[in-house]
Amino acid sequence: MAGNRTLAIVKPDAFGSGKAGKILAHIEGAGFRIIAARVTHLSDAEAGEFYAVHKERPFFGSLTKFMTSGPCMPVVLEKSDAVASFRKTIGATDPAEAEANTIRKLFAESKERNAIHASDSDENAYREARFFFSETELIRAR
Ligand code: FUP
Repeated sequence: MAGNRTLAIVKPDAFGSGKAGKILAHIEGAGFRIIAARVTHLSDAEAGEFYAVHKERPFFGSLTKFMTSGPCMPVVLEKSDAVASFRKTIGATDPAEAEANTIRKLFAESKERNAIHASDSDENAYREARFFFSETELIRAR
């Protein structure tokens, strides 16, 4: 059965240019409930750990540099079938290929500076939520 939580990050491009409020409004408008949120500024080590799956990719260095370039906003979202539903809400990785009215089409600058992260599986949603929030915070989040 599909889970009901996913982890999103309003990335430094969007947060730094004052788009966080509009993006969160779009997320709520799409039927998600924000059940945990914080503002943080990732260190090199944290960005490297979060994107460890991409370590061997040519864009890894540039991606971690971007993700550490300013504050970002991780949020835990709740909705039925959250992971798949939120992937639809954000659109394709490259905003040029994203469908109309998706977060990346509306707010992203480029394939790398693409405004928002979303978990790609229930397993990663839990792992990524625990990356930013304690077990207690996630249990209490309602
Ligand atoms: P997504 O799940 O849509 O965020 O995309 P991926 O997991 O494939 O990639 C993670 C992040 O790496 C993207 F959000 C942006 C960055 N990336 C690049 O900068 N260049 C690429 O060619 C692919 C991904």
